[in-house]
Amino acid sequence: MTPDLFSTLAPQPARVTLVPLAPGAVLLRQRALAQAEALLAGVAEVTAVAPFRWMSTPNGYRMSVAMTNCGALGWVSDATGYRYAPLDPARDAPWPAMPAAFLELARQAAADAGFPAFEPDACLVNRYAPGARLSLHQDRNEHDFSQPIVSVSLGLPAAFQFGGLRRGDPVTRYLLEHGDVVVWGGPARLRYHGVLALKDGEHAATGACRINLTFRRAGRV
Ligand code: MD6
Ligand code: FE
Repeated sequence: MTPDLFSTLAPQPARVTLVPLAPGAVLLRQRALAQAEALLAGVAEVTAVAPFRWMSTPNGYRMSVAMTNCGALGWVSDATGYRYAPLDPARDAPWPAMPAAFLELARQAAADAGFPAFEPDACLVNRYAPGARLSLHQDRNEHDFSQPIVSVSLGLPAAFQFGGLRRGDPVTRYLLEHGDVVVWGGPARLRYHGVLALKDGEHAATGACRINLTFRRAGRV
């Protein structure tokens, strides 16, 4: 095999780069690339116990993103509102534990971003099929806004909208790709954000979907 052909076919090591988004928010490109297979194996374990489902919003719409959770608390939405719950309402049982690979990556990425004491108790697992989207929102159901959020993207790329502290503030778009991690906290913790409709495609790791893991400290520290 020629050296050129070899360098084309060999798996490339992750090239982690840090893109500042705002004070308190950073995009760590490819930060989870080396762990992607282990993370997807974790998603398979979690969803074998607590399958993806489409939750309803308080005003009666079915969300286009399929969701499940792992960890002590899970984010749920229904006719009564949004909240964190220790039991999966679909099974009336605790959410599956966070796989070790999830916890380790979340802690390390938070530390890389300047949040060294992050201990997540909730991991929301989102699955986007082509067309699925998440409208502009703030993450504000958590108990303590001094804790950051760590968000991991796997599979198909998605256009992420990152705005300001008011809904009408201008937004910047970032394409989040397989292995990218966004960490935000501090003064960025309550910034509006959303995901535009996923485009059609196929990804070697996930098929025709995008998986997003968002790690939070939802309960009391
Ligand atoms: C997603 N993420 O990327 C949706 N929230 O699929 C979020 O809503 C999110 O990425 C808070 C912090 C980071 C995020
Ligand atoms: Fe969010």
